[in-house]
Amino acid sequence: MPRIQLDYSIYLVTGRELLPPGKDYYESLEESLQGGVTLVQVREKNADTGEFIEVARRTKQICDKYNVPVLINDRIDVHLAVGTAGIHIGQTDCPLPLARQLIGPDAIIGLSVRNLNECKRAIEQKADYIGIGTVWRTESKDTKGRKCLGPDGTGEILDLLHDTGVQAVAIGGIHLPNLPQLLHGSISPKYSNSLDGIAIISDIVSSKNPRESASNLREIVDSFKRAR
Ligand code: TZP
Ligand code: MG
Repeated sequence: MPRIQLDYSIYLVTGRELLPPGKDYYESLEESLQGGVTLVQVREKNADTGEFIEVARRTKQICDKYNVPVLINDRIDVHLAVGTAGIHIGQTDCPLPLARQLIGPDAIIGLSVRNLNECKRAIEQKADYIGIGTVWRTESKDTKGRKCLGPDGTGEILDLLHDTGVQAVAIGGIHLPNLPQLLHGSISPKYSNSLDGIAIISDIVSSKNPRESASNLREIVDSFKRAR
């Protein structure tokens, strides 16, 4: 049974610790939705479970007003408690086949992949989408010692997705000035696959004007998609 199709164009990953001083998280979230965010992942690395559930619940209430689906980073229990569209997991989180058993056939599961082997496994395990990264260096995640993929490395991974139905976003260090280079430079060499969207933390969350940041990114992604 096909799962709901998500619009990955501007995929906001939350990061409350990166808000500008004095900016309220929920206000920033709502402004970013008004700017054109199409999907939200609640990512809480420091909250206890009760707080995570509360943040996810309020996030979902706000996103529901804009018909924007919500995914939960790592935590199947939080996803189940709040009734979100699905989860996003990393390579060291709950294995995807077990996550699928636990959350059922209808929920979305996204998986982070850093190289070709992880991508092959994500396809075998039937991820709904992959998050390809890290594309460029970023302060938002500790990626010490890890090679950044850049647009070329991202494109090599995209090649593997041909005819699989697995969607793809890129993540890591993506901002307005390097976005065109990423979108055009990552078109895969063999099959000409391209990204379905971009996952963003700091460009939106750390912005004093998240509406404008989201809308600027959205314009570029939309025009790239229209031309493909
Ligand atoms: N995974 C790989 S890079 C990253 C995550 C969660 C952080 C991306 O944040 P930013 O601020 O958009 O570079
Ligand atoms: Mg994780």
